[in-house]
Amino acid sequence: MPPQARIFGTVISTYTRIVEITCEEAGIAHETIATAAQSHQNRHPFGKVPVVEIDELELIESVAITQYIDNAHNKSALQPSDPAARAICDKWVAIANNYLFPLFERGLVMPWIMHRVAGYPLDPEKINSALPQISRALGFCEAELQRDGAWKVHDFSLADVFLYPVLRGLELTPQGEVGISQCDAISSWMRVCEKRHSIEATRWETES
Ligand SMILES: N[C@@H](CCC(=O)N[C@@H](CS)C(=O)NCC(=O)O)C(=O)O
Repeated sequence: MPPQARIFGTVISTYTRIVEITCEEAGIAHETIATAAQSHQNRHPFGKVPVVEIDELELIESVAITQYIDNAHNKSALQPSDPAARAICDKWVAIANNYLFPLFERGLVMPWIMHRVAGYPLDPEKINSALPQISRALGFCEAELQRDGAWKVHDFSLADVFLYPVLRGLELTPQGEVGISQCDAISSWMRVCEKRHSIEATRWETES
């Protein structure tokens, strides 16, 4: 049977994995077609990945894509039905997208990927200058998770789907690994996520 979803994205991509996890959660057969970001501005006006073909639709933007898949194919199981819980879930998806991802990606994740994959030299000054803000962001997430469970308002929600790859990407850098190891609640939540089939089935090749 041909895959129900065709995901055009880079291989080590946070957002491609977010869509892959959602497909796994919904039990949708999917394939990822390696596509360089910026190479397909005819399909994404800002050159981002992923772009997804599903149900004769072409979708962009991970929030729209994941909500569509969850609503159309998963009985909305990843979105709390209680309005207050839903607002908390949406808030953490927004925090992951608007603050954590850009901070981690620019400060550590991309410099390390470019270094490991393409041999680009690391700029220690640039990395060191990003660390205080990254550390503050991790401290905020850790304190919220310890105080009242933060995004854990639902068994496993889109907040988990977005936050896990964002934090895991950070953890795969040496400085990120140290930072996350100092956050007990985040570390335990990540290790629980890793037991879930959708997370396990979408591991990046670079994960040991
Ligand atoms: N708002 C987009 C963000 C997607 C995004 O930033 N994707 C990254 C890869 S994980 C990308 O395309 N980066 C390439 C670039 O910014 O040039 C979404 O939600 O899908």
